[in-house]
Amino acid sequence: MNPLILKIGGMSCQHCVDHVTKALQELAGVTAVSVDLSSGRATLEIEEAYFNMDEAAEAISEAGYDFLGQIEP
Ligand SMILES: [Cu+2]
Repeated sequence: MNPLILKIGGMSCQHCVDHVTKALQELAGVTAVSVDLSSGRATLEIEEAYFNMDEAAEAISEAGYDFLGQIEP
């Protein structure tokens, strides 16, 4: 399965990365999360049957960051 790449705005330090990583890890269907501060991207491995993009967007904004959409690989 291809990884899912999300663009996230508002991250400025490693604490932000940890915060976003934790928020995404708690979502249904997410099996792995890798967040890159410099590019503002989160790379997720997901189980499509359980993953919901709206939930991911909501988790990101609830954590205090901006969901800027999915990046097509
Ligand atoms: Cu920060």
